Parts: sequence; C-alpha cells; structure tokens
Amino acid sequence: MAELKQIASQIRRDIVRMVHGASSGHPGGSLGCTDFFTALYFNVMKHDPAFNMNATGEDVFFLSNGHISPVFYSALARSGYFEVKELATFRKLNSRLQGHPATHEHLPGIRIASGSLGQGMSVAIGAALAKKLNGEKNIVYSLHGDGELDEGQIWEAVMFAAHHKVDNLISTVDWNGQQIDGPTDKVMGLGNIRSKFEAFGWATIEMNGNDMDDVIASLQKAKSMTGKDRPVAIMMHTVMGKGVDFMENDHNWHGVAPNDEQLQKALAQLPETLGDY
Ligand SMILES: Cc1ncc(C[n+]2csc(CCOP(=O)(O)OP(=O)(O)O)c2C)c(N)n1
Ligand SMILES: [Mg+2]
Repeated sequence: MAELKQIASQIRRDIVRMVHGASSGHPGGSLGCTDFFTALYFNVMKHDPAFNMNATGEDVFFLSNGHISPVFYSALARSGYFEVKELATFRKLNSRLQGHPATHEHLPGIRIASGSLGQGMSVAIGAALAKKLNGEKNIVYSLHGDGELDEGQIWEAVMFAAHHKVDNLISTVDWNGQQIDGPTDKVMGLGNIRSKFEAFGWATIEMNGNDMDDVIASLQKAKSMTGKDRPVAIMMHTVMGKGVDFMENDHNWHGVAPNDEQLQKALAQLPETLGDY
C-alpha cells in the first residue's frame, strides 16, 4: 500500500509537470483520478505492458473522459508501456501523446480515441461481449466523468449492458461534482447517479477514490461482483485537483495549466518518489 501511494505521488508530479510543460491540458480530473489509475495499473488489472492491441487474455481499460490523458499517459509510462521521458512531449507537435488519446499515433496502451465524451462505455461493452464470445474470463474496465453522464449515449449503453447481461464490465464514474463550466449541480443536476444505475439494472458500489486502501478494497469487491448477470458500476467520489491544495474542488482547474510559480507550489506538495522524467 505504501508503494502504491508513492507511485501516486510521482504520477501527480508528472501530471502537473506535463500540463505546465505544454502550457495546456487538464490537471483537475487527472489529479482526482490518480489513485484509481495507480490501483488499476499497479495492482488490480491483469495486463501486459508489451502492448497487444487485441488484449487477448488480458483485462482491458478504456478511458472515456479522454481529457484526463495526463494521468493515463503517466500511469502507462510508469508501468512500462513506453519510456517515461516521452512524457516530456505531451501536447507537443508530432508527439504520440496528443491532448486527447488517439490510436493514430500508435502509443502503446491506447486502444481507442477518446475526448469526444460519451462513447467509451459503448466501446467497453463491445470489448466485453467479444471477450465473452471468445470464452475469455478477463474483465473490461471503463472510466467516465460525472459531467460526461450528460451525454445521452451513456444511458443507451447503460441500458444495453444490463439487457445483454454484460457482467464482465466494471464502469467507474468519477463523481467529483465538477465539470468544465462549473459544479455539476449548476450545469445539469445528476441527482443520485447510484440509484440511476441501479434502476437501469446494474450492480453498484461506492468508494472514496482518493483513499488508496478503499480504492483497492472496492475494486476487489467490484471484481467479486462480476459474472453474476449484471454489469458493475463504481461511484467513485473524488476531489478535483486532489493533492495540490489550491487546485482542489475548483472547476477552474478542469483544463488550465499552472504557471511557473504555481508549478513550484504544486511540486512542493508532491514528493518525488520514482524520479522525474
Ligand atoms: C461530446 C462532447 N461534448 C463536450 C465536450 C467538451 N467537454 C470537455 S470536458 C467537459 C466536461 C466534462 O465533465 P467531467 O466529465 O465531469 O470531467 P471533469 O471536469 O470532472 O474532469 C466537456 C463538456 C467534449 N469533450 N465532448
Ligand atoms: Mg467531473
């Protein structure tokens, strides 16, 4: 557990350095979801950094809220998909690390383009059904923003997955209460999204996405709930900007880069544990 927390600290450093280096990008959601990515890529998922697009015999993760690419790229690099120093090219011309993940650049670890919100669950369902047809026991994971749930396609997918008993799928919602234009309550009230997923026929759990012990325990619990005829949804409570005090709980840090002074303030709060790129 201590090791996972150290990895998370380094990933948070990578995120603020990458976004600062490009003078653009999305630190808020990335920092909030860092513990989740760390748990998935360094503990929970069965996956192979010697990347294979088809993911045969592996668990698969799809990032649907593609704007939080900094945390995805850092987790991939730090777990061995590509060299950590490539993080320095984030959002630069001709980089494989586009602002929003894309398959065109052939970056190991990326299986779909995302950034246009609402699409990732549909893809995850397709992959989960393919695994069933192939007789594979692996699990498909997807991550979604809470603001992303404003997209109608999500609810079509939620309904479809329940109807077709896609029970090898674990979809997580980053319930940070914030989106690009403000708090979700002001932009488009979501109500109780856990009850909504339940009403659509999913099995659900809730977790504190910024408490590593809870993230690991809850992901294990979610895994134990697969294979029982229902897709599984995790309502993940997080704090946007988690780990950098002046970014926490503020939608203004959804997609803004820190300046030089803000970067130094942020880094002072995030111990360098694995070495900066
Ligand atoms: C289809 C689509 N509509 C609008 C956008 C613009 N957009 C990018 S991020 C975002 C807010 C998403 O909110 P949330 O999923 O809660 O992400 P967070 O701000 O918490 O990181 C919006 C509306 C988009 N990327 N795709
Ligand atoms: Mg949000």
